[in-house]
Order: sequence, then C-alpha cells, then structure tokens
Amino acid sequence: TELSVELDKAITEKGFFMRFQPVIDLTRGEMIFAEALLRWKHSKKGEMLPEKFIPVAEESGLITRLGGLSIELLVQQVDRIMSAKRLEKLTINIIPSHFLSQSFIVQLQELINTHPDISQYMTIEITEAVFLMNIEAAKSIIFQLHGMGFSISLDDFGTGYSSFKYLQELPIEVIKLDSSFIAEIDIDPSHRTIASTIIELSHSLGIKVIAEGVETNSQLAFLQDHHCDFAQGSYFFKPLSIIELLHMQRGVS
Ligand code: G
Ligand code: G
Ligand code: NA
Ligand code: MN
Repeated sequence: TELSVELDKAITEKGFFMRFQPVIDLTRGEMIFAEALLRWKHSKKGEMLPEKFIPVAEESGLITRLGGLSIELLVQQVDRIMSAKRLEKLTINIIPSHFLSQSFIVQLQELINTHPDISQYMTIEITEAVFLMNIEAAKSIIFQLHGMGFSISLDDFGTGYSSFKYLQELPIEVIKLDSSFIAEIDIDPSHRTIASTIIELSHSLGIKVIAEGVETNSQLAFLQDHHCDFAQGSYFFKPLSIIELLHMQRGVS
C-alpha cells in the first residue's frame, strides 16, 4: 500500500520521535518510571499514533526495522533523562512478532556492547500474545533478557489469557492492568473484585502492579485502597514530549 511505502521511507529517514508517559509510585507520590511511546512525524497527517502505523509495519514486514529504530530512539535519550530525572527505569513496548524474531536478542546484545549499563535502566514491555504465538521461544527470550539485566513487564494484563502460571514460572517483575479494565472500576463491581484479586495474587508472587489509563480520582482511590503499587494515565500526565518530561516536577499531590 501507499502507507507502507511512506513508512519504509520514514524508517530509513528516522522520521519518528518518542513521547514519555510518567508512571507514578503511589506510595511516594513521585514519578518512578516513564513509558516511551513512539510517534511518526508524518509530513501531511501530523503526529501519527502507533495504532495507525504498527499494523501497517507488521503487514509489510517492517516491524523489525521499526522496532529497532524505537530502541535506538530511546537509547539516545536515556542519559539525558536519567541525569535530569533520576527515574528507576524507562520502559519500551516491543511488538510480539519483533520480540520473537531472530534479530531482537541480537539487537539488544549489540546495544549492550555499546552501552554496557543500558539494561539496568530499561524495562521491556511485552503482551501475553508472545506466549500464544510461541511459548517455548517466548520463555527462552525472557530468561535471556533477564540474564542480560533487563527487567520485563507484562502489558495489557486482564484483557487476554491472563495466566498466573507464566507469572509464577518466569522472571516478570511487573504487570500492567489494562486501561479498559481500569475504566470499568468506576462502573462495574465485578471488575473491582477482579482488579483487587489480580493485585493481591500478583503481590503474593512478588510481582508489582501498574494500573494503566487512570483518569479519575475515584479510580485512584480504589487502587490506593487495594495497595496497587504504581499508576499512569491522564489523571497524572498525558504522554509528554521529552522537553516537557525534563521540566516536570517529580512529585504529584
Ligand atoms: O502511544 P499510544 O499511547 O497510542 O500507544 C498505543 C500502543 O502502541 C502501546 O500500548 C504499544 O503497544 C504501542 N507502542 C507504542 N510505542 C511503541 C514502540 O515504541 N514500539 C512498539 N513496538 N510499540 C509501541
Ligand atoms: O502499551 P499500551 O498500549 O498499553 O500504551 C498505553 C496507551 O495508553 C497509550 O496509547 C497511551 O496514549 C494511552 N493512555 C495514556 N493515558 C491514558 C488514559 O488516561 N486513558 C486511556 N484510556 N489511555 C491512556
Ligand atoms: Na505499554
Ligand atoms: Mn497496556
């Protein structure tokens, strides 16, 4: 398609940038992580969101190059962000087909060769789709990443298979309760029960929980009552430009 041709060209020209959404430590009321979110600087359509171009990248075989570029864009900013903000981690989203590809671990090994400390600052966000696509490969890659010093987070938890079996077997440090789920907290008592149970079960396995898409004070109050560790969402901060992130105060109240 026309869009895939434009995308191919944009990847070559590195016509992308990152926004960063702070993740708040609910105990301390301070930002502790920032999630990197890729944006395409499209010449006519303006800032384009991943939901528009990731499917195109997957269909047209561009996902490994695009994923490699997003890692590169994040790495370029790590020193600047870490020295200004002293966050614990920056988190990056990896698409399942990229995660499971031959080139992924190779890309990260090359990265460690040039930036030996990088793994201690980075969390890799994956979804449960990796388990459904290739369980053995997914496990093996997760153990390799852990061995390289990266931390791993399971994104969109609560929407898919949501198996605690993987959480128990694998070195996963954090799960992210999906935003569609958080949205239901204000509306539906059964979702409140499931959310609090997921938090409790995760904690019993030594896993921390990030609530995504927190938009209201009542959602936040519920999460605090149920000892959710971290939260992100427009209630705190929308995805920010790097300049905005660097100027933002750490504390929220
Ligand atoms: O940026 P937005 O807020 O629209 O994010 C939507 C989704 O797009 C994210 O949950 C994530 O799955 C995907 N996404 C965002 N940034 C990246 C990226 O840098 N790489 C990959 N592979 N996916 C991303
Ligand atoms: O990785 P994932 O697809 O979960 O990425 C997080 C997505 O959530 C991004 O697209 C981001 O723009 C979006 N987002 C950020 N804050 C909010 C919010 O408060 N509510 C909702 N619904 N989405 C949000
Ligand atoms: Na994510
Ligand atoms: Mn998510």
